[in-house]
Amino acid sequence: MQNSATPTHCPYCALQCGMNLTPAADGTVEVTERADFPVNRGALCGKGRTAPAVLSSRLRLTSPLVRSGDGTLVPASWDEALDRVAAGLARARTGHGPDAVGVFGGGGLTNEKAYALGKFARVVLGTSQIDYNGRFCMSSAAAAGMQAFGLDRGLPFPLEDVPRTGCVILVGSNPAETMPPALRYFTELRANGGTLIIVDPRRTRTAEQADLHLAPRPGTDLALALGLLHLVVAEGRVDEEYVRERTSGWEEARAAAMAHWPEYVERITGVSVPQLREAVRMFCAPQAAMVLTARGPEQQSKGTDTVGAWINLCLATGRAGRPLSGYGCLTGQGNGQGGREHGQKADQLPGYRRLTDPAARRHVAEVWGVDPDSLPGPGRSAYELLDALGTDIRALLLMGSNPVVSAPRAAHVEERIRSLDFLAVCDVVLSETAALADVVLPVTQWAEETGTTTSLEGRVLLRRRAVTPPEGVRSDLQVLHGLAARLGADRGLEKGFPTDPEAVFEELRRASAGGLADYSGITYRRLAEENGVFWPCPAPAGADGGAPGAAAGGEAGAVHPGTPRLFLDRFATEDGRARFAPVAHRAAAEEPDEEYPLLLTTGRVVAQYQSGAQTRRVAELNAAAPGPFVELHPRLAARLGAAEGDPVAVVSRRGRAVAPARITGAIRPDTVFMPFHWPGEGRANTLTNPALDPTSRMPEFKVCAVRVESVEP
Ligand SMILES: Nc1nc2c(c(=O)[nH]1)N[C@H]1C(S)=C(S)[C@@H](COP(=O)(O)OP(=O)(O)OC[C@H]3O[C@@H](n4cnc5c(=O)[nH]c(N)nc54)[C@H](O)[C@@H]3O)O[C@H]1N2
Ligand SMILES: Nc1nc2c(c(=O)[nH]1)N[C@H]1C(S)=C(S)[C@@H](COP(=O)(O)OP(=O)(O)OC[C@H]3O[C@@H](n4cnc5c(=O)[nH]c(N)nc54)[C@H](O)[C@@H]3O)O[C@H]1N2
Ligand code: SF4
Ligand SMILES: [Mo]
Repeated sequence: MQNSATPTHCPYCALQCGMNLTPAADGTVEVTERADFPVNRGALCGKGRTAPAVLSSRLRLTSPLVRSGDGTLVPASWDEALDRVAAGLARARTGHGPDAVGVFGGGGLTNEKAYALGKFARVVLGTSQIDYNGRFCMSSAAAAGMQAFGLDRGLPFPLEDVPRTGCVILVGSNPAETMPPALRYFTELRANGGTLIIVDPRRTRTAEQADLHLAPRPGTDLALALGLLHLVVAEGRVDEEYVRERTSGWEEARAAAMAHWPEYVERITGVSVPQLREAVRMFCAPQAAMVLTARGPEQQSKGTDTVGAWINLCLATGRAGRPLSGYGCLTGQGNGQGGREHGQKADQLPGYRRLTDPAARRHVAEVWGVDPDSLPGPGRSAYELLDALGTDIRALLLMGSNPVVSAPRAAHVEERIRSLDFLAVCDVVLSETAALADVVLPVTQWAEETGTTTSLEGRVLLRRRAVTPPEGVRSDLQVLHGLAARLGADRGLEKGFPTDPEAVFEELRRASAGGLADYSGITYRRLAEENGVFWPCPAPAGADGGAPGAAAGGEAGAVHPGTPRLFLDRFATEDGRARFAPVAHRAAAEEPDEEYPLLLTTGRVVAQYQSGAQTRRVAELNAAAPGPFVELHPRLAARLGAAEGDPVAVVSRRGRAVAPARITGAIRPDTVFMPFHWPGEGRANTLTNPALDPTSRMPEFKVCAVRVESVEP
């Protein structure tokens, strides 16, 4: 491969920072600043800067592994490994029916991989049992966005709008740790005279930057948002004209909010009435304002209603679908947005189509060259799928996730995974989940292959191949092709699984044409030339890949510019109006009691990424964040007699985890916090509650009842 710099994007989070990569003669890869990508303007966090370390073959799987007679994983040829996977999946299917085969994907996979995986499940395996880790991520915001606006795109505007608005309420988001280069959008907002309100039970490094920090009890954001809406009404701050012209359902939402008196909300949330009033004043004072949510309010068993309540606040005050105003969700994984649009979600087909919609089934079946009736219906959500392993689901193909560390009630999930008849894992490293597999397939990753991702802004990006992969690995697309050849050659199915990412993207364009997430006007060439294109971007009418009448907004044949800003004229609902959500406060699935008197919440630290499968292998990151910890308030620590660094045990109804105490006044005395990046004794997810949101099926990662005990060091 050439020795010049290749412009590409980071493998990790949804900011998808631009970077240049240059392979050096000694086999290492140098990261240099890529100033032409506007989102990060060259800035990278430590994870992005050190990402090439994980390209090194020393840390990598470079040969397929198969479970041998004595139970160990031993190297095998690609042919043998793929034969074994095909046989393992086929055996479950023959013995127990197509739904006995499960597929689990990831929001880090490129659009091409996510698309091919969804197609593989439905066309080759004929199973309905596919879902992915994005269900654990922003599914509640997605559900609420669909209900309110008729469309779910993380941010309906580019990040560059943030510093130009008047006020931002950032709810349960900690970009200082989770998207450091994005922090500047909020500091610039304040430098421009705008105000920043942070809602987080912890005084995080992000909260330290705020004009106002509200620290609610975990799991009470729904009540908080209702209390703010109550004050908006009581203080006469409703934008009546906007509500009349651009929304529906206000009367019911208003009545619900009026039942949430500020004093009542103060009792539930612990946020004082004067603070509530101050927040309303700050939010309503300027011309334009935004509410942005992340995992704090979303990863709750009422996350959909909670986000709905924050959207209600935007709608009542006329702050959605107007310049520099709106509600947005900060998606998480590198392709958290695109990963949910193209068919690895249990209920979706490419282009954000619904699997239950007959017209959608017809369209996609035609692109795939199959009978619409052959497509299975919706399957189980991620946790429910993992919970069914070893019972209804006998074999699993896993690509791009490490649920042994990252799934809720992880000890149970691990036990379910161990009870499978057959597990195949595609990964770049031997993750904790891959270590349990019958066959491990070593795959290429970001800088070794070309593909597209869709960032938190809805900007579709081209991630270019910059280095040669190590000997012995194949791409996920090659794996799917090889399995299709083994399981569907009699039906000629392998032809539907090209290994060239651009060929997959060309098909994805056609499959998405006319859908909500329409990519049909996007090509690799445009992505390279334009530094990304915001969807929807329909193809010109009559063009290859276009749907009839797809050139909405442009004259026939004109190239669609893409859509950086949504909803300015109308929302994507049938009548063009945004819908208020009729929501009321409800408690978390588990509230403290005598046995479990405290609340546990979980999240992230800057130097580790997710299950840590990749970042725990990078020396510099490990030195910065070597292991798990339990954040607790000095009063709680004193009661336990625990000093800084002493091991403490956190116990929930699901299990017990032990990690060193980190004592800080930055957390509420009734709450403890653990990051979830580590396996073993300090695994936070041993404790978490898999209670699901009824609509999004999101588990309640952000709140469960625990007690904390001191442990003999
Ligand atoms: N360093 C790093 N960066 C990452 C990732 C990573 O693993 N590591 N992962 C990426 C991914 S996939 C995601 S989804 C994003 C997540 O990005 P964020 O949502 O910013 O991350 P979290 O730390 O999960 O949660 C954010 C905050 O929610 C707060 N919180 C906890 N409970 C509640 C609650 O009940 N209400 C409210 N309002 N807040 C609460 C926590 O204290 C925490 O500070 O980060 C992305 N970036
Ligand atoms: N307690 C608690 N738990 C949580 C959360 C929380 O806030 N609290 N957050 C949840 C959220 S938001 C998320 S997104 C999940 C994430 O949790 P996971 O789904 O476990 O995410 P990762 O650790 O990123 O796992 C990705 C795996 O895919 C591998 N990989 C990387 N690139 C590729 C590729 O191109 N192909 C293949 N085949 N594999 C690849 C990596 O090596 C890694 O093993 O965790 C969830 N779990
Ligand atoms: S902020 Fe996210 S995309 Fe940017 S360098 Fe860090 S991990 Fe990569
Ligand atoms: Mo996520």
